[in-house]
Amino acid sequence: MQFHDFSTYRAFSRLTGLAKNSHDLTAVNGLSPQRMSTFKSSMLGFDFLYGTQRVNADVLTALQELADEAGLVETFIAMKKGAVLNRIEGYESENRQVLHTASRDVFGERPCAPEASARAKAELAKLRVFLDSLEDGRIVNGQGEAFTTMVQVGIGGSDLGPRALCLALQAYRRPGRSVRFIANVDPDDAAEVLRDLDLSTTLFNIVSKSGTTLETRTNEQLIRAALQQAGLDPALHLVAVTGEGGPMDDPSRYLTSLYMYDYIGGRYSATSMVGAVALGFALGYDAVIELLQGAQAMDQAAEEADIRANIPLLMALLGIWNHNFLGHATVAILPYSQALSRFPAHLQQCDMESNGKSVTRAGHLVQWQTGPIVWGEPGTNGQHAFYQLLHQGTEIVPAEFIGFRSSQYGADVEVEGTGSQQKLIANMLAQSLALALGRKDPNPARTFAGNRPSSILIADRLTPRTMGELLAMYEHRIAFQGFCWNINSFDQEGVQLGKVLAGRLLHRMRGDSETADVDPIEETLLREAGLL
Ligand code: G6Q
Repeated sequence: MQFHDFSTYRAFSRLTGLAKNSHDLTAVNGLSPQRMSTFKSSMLGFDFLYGTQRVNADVLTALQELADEAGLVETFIAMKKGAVLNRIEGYESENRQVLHTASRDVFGERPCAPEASARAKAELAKLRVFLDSLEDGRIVNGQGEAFTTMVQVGIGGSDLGPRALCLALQAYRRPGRSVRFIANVDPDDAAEVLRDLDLSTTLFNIVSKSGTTLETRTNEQLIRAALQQAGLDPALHLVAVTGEGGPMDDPSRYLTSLYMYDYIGGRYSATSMVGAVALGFALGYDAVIELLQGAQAMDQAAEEADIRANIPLLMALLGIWNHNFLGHATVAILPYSQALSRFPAHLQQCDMESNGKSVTRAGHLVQWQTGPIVWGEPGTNGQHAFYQLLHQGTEIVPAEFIGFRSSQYGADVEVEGTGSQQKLIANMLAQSLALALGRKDPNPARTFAGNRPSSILIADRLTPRTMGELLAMYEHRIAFQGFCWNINSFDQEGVQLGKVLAGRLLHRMRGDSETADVDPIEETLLREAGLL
């Protein structure tokens, strides 16, 4: 596979030219009914409406050319087959395959990466036995009672995706089962979760791919101590999800151990055992399978080369248009679904840790913008908070709305002739129109400039299957962008330096490095902060 620099593509020059006179949504017919119907793509359970993006037919043609020239779909297919894409040419790097898609390529006869899929199947089989044993009483606590709560302990990729999924799908929770999370090394995080728990009926799912993460190791110790203090045997209450053969792979210390593999990056691991255990505990094994089926269907559908028929690819390219050619620095993910309240946080990690890079896959400094700042909160709550800036601020923020035609619980109330779900979704559509069209007013403070880009992703209902589709859709959007920018979206070197410095400060705080190599700046910082 040959990778080229983003700025060398013919389509790059074409798009640079087109951006000088880009589509104005506030012009006469800038947002026509015909445009609204034409600029729509459908894929699996989702419709994607992008008439409110600042694109026209020429821009879409150039974006298609960009996708073709950069070989985005070819690279995606190679990724699924196990190409070693997590590397920087000529430098030390993780040098790994990128096979999160294998964690759900477990249904067909001919998986793309057979070995990785066989491992995923084996772990799913172990999970099923574990969940069945909790169900039929083969696994119970010391008093013979069933476990009712699971606390997942992990951070970063071992927290955000699983937490977002569990919250998104808690409407389908089995009666009497609940899941909580502890991530931060802040002792108050654990204290708050533990204070109301009946430890005797609680399982702790310790999730760490490396088995070495400071926060998770510390919280595991805290939990072991709490269990011992309550007279409970930690080995009967702790489950491990970790790398096989790693420092946490010690079956004698855990009720059961499940594995994940180094070719699945933390932020892409929600469909591996990292997310499946808590989800399976809360919802049951069948729901895990439905989620995986949804993700796998999206993995397959995302091989489509026509950008109008491939939503993740189209989203990636529209994002590039907004970021690189129209110059918008951030993107807001705005789900009109309370269940998706942590999904923007998950995407923030997935996107910013993947595409927040400054060197190409050849180790050269990039000469173009890479990943945008990603943020977001659920609507309508956001409307009463930061939407003021979206409508009238000086920073233009492309918005990605996500919504569902029906609610999860189906419980609704009619007030003034409409239900709450209708109100919710009407608000989402209204925001998209308001951003695009704006409003003229003699009062400048009441003027809305409009011409602010957004798109709408809508499905019937948020179910395990649609959640799987949505998760994979965004994973692929992020990967397609990284391929286009010619960066390695699968390493995270940028998180290392802070960890090293924190380690040095902790040494000093422990008082065990009163030696010559104490850095005067670190020393002063600790003193000035009142910590020495
Ligand atoms: C994600 C990152 C990072 C990782 C955490 C937890 O892609 O690699 O967020 O998930 O640092 O790592 P462990 O699972 O190894 O504890």
